[in-house]
Amino acid sequence: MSEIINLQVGRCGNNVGNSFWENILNEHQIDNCGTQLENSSNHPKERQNVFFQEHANQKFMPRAVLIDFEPGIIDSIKGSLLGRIFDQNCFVIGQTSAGDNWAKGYHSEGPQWIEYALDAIRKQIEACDCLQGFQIMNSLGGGTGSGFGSLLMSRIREEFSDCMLHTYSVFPSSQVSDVVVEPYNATLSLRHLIENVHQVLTFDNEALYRICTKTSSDSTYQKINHIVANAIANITCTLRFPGALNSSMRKMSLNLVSFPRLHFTMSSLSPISLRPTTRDLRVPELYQQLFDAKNFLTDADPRHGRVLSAVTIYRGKVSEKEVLEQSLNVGNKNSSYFVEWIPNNLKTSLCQVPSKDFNTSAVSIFNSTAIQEMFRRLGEKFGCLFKRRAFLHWYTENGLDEQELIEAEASLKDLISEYQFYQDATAEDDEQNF
Ligand SMILES: Nc1nc2c(ncn2[C@@H]2O[C@H](COP(=O)(O)OP(=O)(O)OP(=O)(O)O)[C@@H](O)[C@H]2O)c(=O)[nH]1
Ligand SMILES: [Mg+2]
Repeated sequence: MSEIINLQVGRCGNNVGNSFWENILNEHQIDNCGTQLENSSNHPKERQNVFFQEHANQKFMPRAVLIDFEPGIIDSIKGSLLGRIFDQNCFVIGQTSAGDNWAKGYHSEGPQWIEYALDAIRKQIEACDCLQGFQIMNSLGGGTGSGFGSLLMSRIREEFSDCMLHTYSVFPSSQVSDVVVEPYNATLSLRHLIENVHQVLTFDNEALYRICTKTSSDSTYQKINHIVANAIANITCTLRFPGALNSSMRKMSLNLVSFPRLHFTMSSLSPISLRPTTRDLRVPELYQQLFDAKNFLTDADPRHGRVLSAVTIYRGKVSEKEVLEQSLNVGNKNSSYFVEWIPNNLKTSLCQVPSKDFNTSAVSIFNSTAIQEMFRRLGEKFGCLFKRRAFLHWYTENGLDEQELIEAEASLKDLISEYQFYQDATAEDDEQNF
């Protein structure tokens, strides 16, 4: 059995993590106390141990570590219906937040917490047979998820270098948050995400805000997280239920990451609805929505870039014949969005277990050069602040050297150029250019 440990860091990471566990407990038919429901005898259980540890008393416990520098969110999770399901050793809780300051999370406060976090992780590892990797949930705009998250990533890569590391990371939007230094925090994090992580599954509050205000009158984090958690449940379903494609973190990244640094994927979801739909969508409708820019959870228009590789996962009571037809048909109207120099770069899979809210649903994970649009926007905002060294003293007072910001900006610019390079590449290009 190859287990995965979920590390949720900071407020956003814990909120998203909480919704994720609610979703997958329901999908695995386990109640809030960790008991497998009696009517689940036909439910596939072969891979249940990937995300859940089974105890002698037949109770299932999430493989998770919950970390935050301030107690509010984790205390509310502990006090909720879900609170009892977690191992009591899996909480790492401080008393003051990192105050939206990456440097506090990474430099001044983080080091005193890192050993506690690694101890909690080691305890989770003791309960694994053969750990395949970690997935981190965090936001990039604050101080803990982004700063401490970055520190955690580099320590995990050092100590557990054989393991896979994925993150589910929420990019900031000024529509949703009014913290002015978010471009610093996100750019500083990005450098660590480039260097230490195998795959970053991006979510963008800008796109999520737009989706929520379209589908309902407001866009609370609860609603945004509902959509994010649906997407993560769909993305991870191939890791949790039987099937051939993407059956491990390594296989998922092998299909999606064609160049080591270009490992930032974006996802589209169908249906996107905050309530269960009245009508089940069929494969052609699901497929059409997955390629619609409105259904992307990252604010980048897929039509402006080219897809290096992609994976589509259909779920639930969809027709296998239609899935097969659809996968044979891909070379049709969307083919111009795919680079022609990677053959068969759209993989399709079917998971028969439906998602929590829908009888039929689908997710696509794209490694598309269009993601540079989000990075360009971040770079512009970062540049505005950094040109005048605005707010810099808050960071240098907390142990950050200005050079780190210079290097982080250079790293972001390099990433954008690399995406542009592969966007412009054609099958006929001289090999020496690569
Ligand atoms: N999608 C989503 N975004 C969130 C949520 N909570 C906060 N954010 C976003 O995350 C960023 C702020 O990060 P937080 O996660 O609150 O910060 P933190 O990691 O707890 O760090 P500090 O509080 O600064 O110590 C902003 O961009 C917010 O808009 C959430 O529940 N869902
Ligand atoms: Mg916080």
